[in-house]
Amino acid sequence: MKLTRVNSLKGEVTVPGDKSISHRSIMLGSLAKGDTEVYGFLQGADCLSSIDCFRKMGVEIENKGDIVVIHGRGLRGLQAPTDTLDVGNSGTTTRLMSGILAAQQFASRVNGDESIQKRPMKRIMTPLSMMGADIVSELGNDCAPLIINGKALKGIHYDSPVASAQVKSAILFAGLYADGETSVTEPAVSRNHTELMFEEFGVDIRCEDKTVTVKPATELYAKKVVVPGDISSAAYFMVAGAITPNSQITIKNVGINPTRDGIVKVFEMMGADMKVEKTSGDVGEPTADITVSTSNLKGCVVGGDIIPTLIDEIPAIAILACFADGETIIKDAQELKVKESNRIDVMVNNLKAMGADIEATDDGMIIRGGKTLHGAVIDSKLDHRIAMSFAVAAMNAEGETEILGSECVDISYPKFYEDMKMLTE
Ligand code: SPQ
Repeated sequence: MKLTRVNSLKGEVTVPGDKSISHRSIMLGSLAKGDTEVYGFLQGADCLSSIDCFRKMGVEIENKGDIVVIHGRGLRGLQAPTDTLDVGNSGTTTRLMSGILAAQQFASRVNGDESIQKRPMKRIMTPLSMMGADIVSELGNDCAPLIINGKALKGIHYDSPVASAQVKSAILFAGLYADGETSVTEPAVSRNHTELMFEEFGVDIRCEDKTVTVKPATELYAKKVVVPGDISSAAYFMVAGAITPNSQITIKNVGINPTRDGIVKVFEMMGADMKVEKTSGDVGEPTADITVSTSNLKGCVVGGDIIPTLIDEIPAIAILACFADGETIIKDAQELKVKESNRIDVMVNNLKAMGADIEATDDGMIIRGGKTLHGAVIDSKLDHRIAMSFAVAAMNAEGETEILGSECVDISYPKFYEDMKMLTE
């Protein structure tokens, strides 16, 4: 994909459904009694991998486009898969599903693409093993392929060394099947979609400060799920609206759950011209229309407990920082190194190639804004968030930018380029 500067971006866009919530709807819908209807399901490759895995365990899932109907098999109704469960590129499918598989009365093998085979799985293998799970890395490198022999599990308390919703959720899913209460304490609160959806499906769960406790379940009950727009996808339009001259973009119906809205706070800190108008989302998953106009931005420090609430938006925030006056420091974000790519190195190397003043640190990056960006060849490393971030940078750079592997946006936003193009004047 080759991109050049645009003069202005104007209009409204509705981004696809939230990826995290879409995955969880498939998992809880599969384990529930009755039919779960999901509206606004994200038809991205990652969420389709979740559908595929649960179909392989005997769950009938009708994918009618915007509506997905899951004919739940009940908490103990999954069937042994006859084949490897292929998670594709999806870390969320791998880790959350492993928590479920650990407690089944059958064995399974979980594998995915090259990127998945490099992502750390010890972070879930350790707590699940403490619960009595039999989960091993086939190649002995603590990565997928994983072999999971279902076992009877016991409830534990786990002090997680990392603020990760995937670690927390894997333990909570396993906790549904344990012989007693299971609790997880995180160093900072990560996204809480699992907790909110557990409650909706009738699970006995409580959250106090940084600790979540779940009681074993006997049955889960199907629920209608309405998925809000993904704030991680909205981020690219927010950044594009702020840095492109003569622009104003409204992103409709964006999920602004407080465990996900860190980017809104960063926009405020940087002095962006932004309006957030609450709409009528669920109590737990509130929504808003977000309007961002061309802004005079100033650098800021992004670190501490806000990081888990914007972890996936950091590549987009790095682009924003290139267009701000002064220095932006992103710290406490070492988790970026173990995403679909090493997002610290990949952002820094590619932004340097475009002429940005940026340096990598151990736990983030320092960006001195104000340098004019120029076109370059960008290697996305097949990481959807890198490709979308550099598309936004390319539209504000001199000359032509080529994004290698640009089609990887299919993971979370198949129509990204079309939607962006619609806004160009
Ligand atoms: O699913 P995957 O591949 O891990 O996707 C990413 C993304 O950028 O889309 C991370 F690379 O999002 C994660 C996110 O970083 C989705 C997620 C979830 O749905 O629970 C939680 C975050 O990961 P973690 O490791 O912090 O729990």
